[in-house]
Amino acid sequence: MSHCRNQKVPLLDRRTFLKSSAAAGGALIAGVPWVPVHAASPTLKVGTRTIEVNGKPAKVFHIEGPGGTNGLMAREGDRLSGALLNASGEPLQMHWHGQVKAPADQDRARPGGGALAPDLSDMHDFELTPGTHWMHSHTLSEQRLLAAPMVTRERDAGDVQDVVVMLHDFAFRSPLEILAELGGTDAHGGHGAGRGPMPGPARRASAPMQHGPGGGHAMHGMGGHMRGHGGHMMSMTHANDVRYDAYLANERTLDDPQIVKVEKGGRVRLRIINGGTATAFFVSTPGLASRATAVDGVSCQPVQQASYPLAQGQRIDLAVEIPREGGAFSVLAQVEDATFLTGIVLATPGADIARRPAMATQKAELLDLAFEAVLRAATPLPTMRPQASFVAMLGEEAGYRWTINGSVHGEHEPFKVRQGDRAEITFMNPTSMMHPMHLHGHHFQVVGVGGRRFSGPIRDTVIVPAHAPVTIAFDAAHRGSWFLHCHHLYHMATGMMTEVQVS
Ligand SMILES: [Cu+2]
Repeated sequence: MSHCRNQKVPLLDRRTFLKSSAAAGGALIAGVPWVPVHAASPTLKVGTRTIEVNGKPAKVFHIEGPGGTNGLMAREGDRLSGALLNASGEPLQMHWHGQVKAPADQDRARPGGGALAPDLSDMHDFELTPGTHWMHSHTLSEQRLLAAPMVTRERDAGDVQDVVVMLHDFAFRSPLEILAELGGTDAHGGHGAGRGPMPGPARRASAPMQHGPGGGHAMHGMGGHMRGHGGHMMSMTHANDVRYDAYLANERTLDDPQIVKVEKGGRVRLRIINGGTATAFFVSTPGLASRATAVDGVSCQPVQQASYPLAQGQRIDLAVEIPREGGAFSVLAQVEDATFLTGIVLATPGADIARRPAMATQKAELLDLAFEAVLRAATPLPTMRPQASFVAMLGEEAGYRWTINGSVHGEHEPFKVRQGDRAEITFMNPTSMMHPMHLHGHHFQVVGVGGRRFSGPIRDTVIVPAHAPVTIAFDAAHRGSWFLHCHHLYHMATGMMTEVQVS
């Protein structure tokens, strides 16, 4: 049976529908084939809801899982088996970020994958990939919080409390307004349906400088980030080119944070997901020692640091132990190259929870490769010579056009790999910004940073800072055409996407 077909699901009560479907046991219902669903199977519904941000109502998207959960919490061995209902009112192109066991034809975010029309469902059936992963739309609607955790607890996770923290950058303006401010044009007609790119007007040079929260990107280079480029040209390295109204952790600001109950002396596994579209963070647990035990849902050798970089699309698992005397402990995320903070609070029963300012006293650095360079995979790839090696030259053109090897998506030349081959891709970045590069359908190992080879972490999204080459290696295990793109939403929307074809 093929999956991911457009299927009309009546907008009845979802449970009644599932029950009747399950009872039918794979028979035809209303003339359409149905993948059997058992009672415990997760099924997802994308809708909208209103949250409050800075005291004002904001209509955002929401992905409801079984039993009303935000997204999906599963156990190793579980499958996503059932319907994804698009009740969002807009075309939907969902991406299962980090789900390397999802076949190519079950991910709408693929070349020619199209969009799921409103009120229709896609049928899915694939084994969930253990670890901290997530789902999000692959179009501008991601900015309106069309994203949710997709966490599958590992069999060996042990006796720990899982606490999922999803970060977002939030604006009351629409993503199209933001794109226009940046001077860019959506290359994908709003929903990534595969239309060709359109050149954007070269408005960037004349755009007014932004001075709100996160704005003023031209100023960000003033902190000593000027670096030599090409021996003669100097380019200003900057971050935060979008001005946001708030930074959210589990949909709340630090003025009114989520309080998660924990036990005195308890062990907690923080599963932190950067669902921000144009913002990278540093995460930290002040007052609590933490160890990074997984990146992008894949185990690494534990590393203890005071703070950890987390780019758009990336995840980090931090192990912490709550002191026996208890207390309240913040889990913070600070915007790179800025003072904005967001986060949640872990608190034992009866603990005093002090208010924390939503601004740090000092600006964070820009993300760099220092953390990457000390990370080691728990289970690295076997060493072997690659059958295919590619260079992905990241580029920046007037009019907010972001390119790979000189092309925007739609004009791109795919990287072609045979199934089973080891492939390597070296990212070169002469642009003014860091790019978190994400490959669909595969985990990869980071094997080179700053021109130095090493056996680094296994992950699915890697930061490529300005003027620092990064090399990844992966075994092309899964047949199909897989997007390879920058996880800065507005870079992707304006062209920074290509594909890896595995045949
Ligand atoms: Cu980018």
